[in-house]
Amino acid sequence: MIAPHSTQADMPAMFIADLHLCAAQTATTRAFEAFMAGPARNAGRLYILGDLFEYWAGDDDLAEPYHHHIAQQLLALTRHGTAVHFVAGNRDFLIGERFCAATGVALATEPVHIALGARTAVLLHGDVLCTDDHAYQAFRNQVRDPHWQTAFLARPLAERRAIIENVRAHSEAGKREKAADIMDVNEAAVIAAFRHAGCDLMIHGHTHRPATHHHIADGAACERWVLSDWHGTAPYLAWSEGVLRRETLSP
Ligand code: LP5
Ligand code: MN
Repeated sequence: MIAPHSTQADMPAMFIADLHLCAAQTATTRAFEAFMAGPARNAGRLYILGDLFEYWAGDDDLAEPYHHHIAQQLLALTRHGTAVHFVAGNRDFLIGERFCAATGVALATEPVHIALGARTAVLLHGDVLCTDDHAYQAFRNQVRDPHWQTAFLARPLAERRAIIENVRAHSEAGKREKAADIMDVNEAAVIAAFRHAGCDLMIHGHTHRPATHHHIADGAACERWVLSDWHGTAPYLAWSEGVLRRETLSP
């Protein structure tokens, strides 16, 4: 059982991102299962900050056995009593209401503001901060458009999967050509995000460059915690009793 807490703000929280779950990644899948059955049960709330899946072609893909298995793991966790919140990544922004109904997970639209004790944290996937990657931002604007998504989701699942495989090949080839620094966050975008959020703590993933950064935004000292991607272990960020710490579960 999860220990009772006087307020939601005091409830222990955990943060994960960039698991890139798929059937081929068996060690990462085992790490996810162990995390769901272990540490995640001790968090009152779990925030998944995008790219849970290698990619998500639409909620009709829930019937696929691997996706069904992952959904069952999430359902077991939410039934246990952990509140699970999902912020979309650039690979799984097509997760929708059917996925939520099947898992008990709540969809949250970034930027998400949460209370951690007396502090406020802003949560993002992180791709929106990579403003120097102009080709990616143009792609993002197109595929995040609701009309575009409605038209895309109207295509047969097999056709969507084939299109996504094509985009993935373009993306992987493009990343080999791009300078490493344009695939990291832009400092001015980070400062603007702090200003917009009105808080001094940010948590995000996407860049696969886990680190804790210190910024000055409008004269105020701010912290930015970048989550790790997963490769056969379960790295996560845990908050309880006023302290944020990095942990890794190695099954
Ligand atoms: O994910 P990551 O970290 O490896 O790379 C991202 C950016 N790439 C992407 C693409 C995704 O990885 C794969 C697609 C996910 C499926 C989404 C669901 C439905 C979408 C359907 C689309 C039609 O997000 C990468 C960034 C990198 O992060 C670092 O920030 O650089 O961005 C790109 O590589 C995008 C390219 O720069 C521009 C996109 C070109 C698309 C060309 C499509 C041509 C084929 C179309 C066929 C119909
Ligand atoms: Mn990402």
